Amino acid sequence: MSHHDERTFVMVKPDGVQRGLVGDIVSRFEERGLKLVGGKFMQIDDNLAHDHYGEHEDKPFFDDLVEFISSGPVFAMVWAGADATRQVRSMVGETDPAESAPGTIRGDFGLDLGRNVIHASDHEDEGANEREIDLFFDDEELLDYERIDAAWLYEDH
Ligand code: IDP
Ligand code: MG
Repeated sequence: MSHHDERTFVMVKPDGVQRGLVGDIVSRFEERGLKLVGGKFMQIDDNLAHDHYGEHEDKPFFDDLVEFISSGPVFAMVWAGADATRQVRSMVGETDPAESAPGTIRGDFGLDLGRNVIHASDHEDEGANEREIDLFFDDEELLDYERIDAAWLYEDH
């Protein structure tokens, strides 16, 4: 696997789906040059919600978070590209939309910490991207192909 194929897990949360932001969010990653390798429109059940947010189980907001993430459809995705995990996080913004710069997804579309539109794997948590991909996708749901513009996206292609 080349360094152009680092994979990261991204999910439009129920508020982003309800507010009609799926298309805009997908566009941003496409235009950046990242490659969509998996996508699933789904509703998260209680078990998956607990597994996905397990690292936060001791936090006071955990119950609300689990309830919210399973409260309506989400759009789960896997995006691939050079340095994908860190680049996606920079496009997402800070955890709190109120602290997120304009131009980031949370900075453009959100105001409230508990309604921050999107999830993305933490680039500071080694292996979080692959762990989260495994939680949401089977191997055969992740497609292996090249973007036709790859040679224009990477100098060393
Ligand atoms: P992240 O989504 O930017 O990685 P995390 O710290 O991993 O942020 O927290 C997971 C999610 O939990 C956040 O996206 C947000 O929805 C929620 N959250 C985090 N901190 C708080 C808080 O202090 N109050 C309420 N919800 C929070
Ligand atoms: Mg996180």
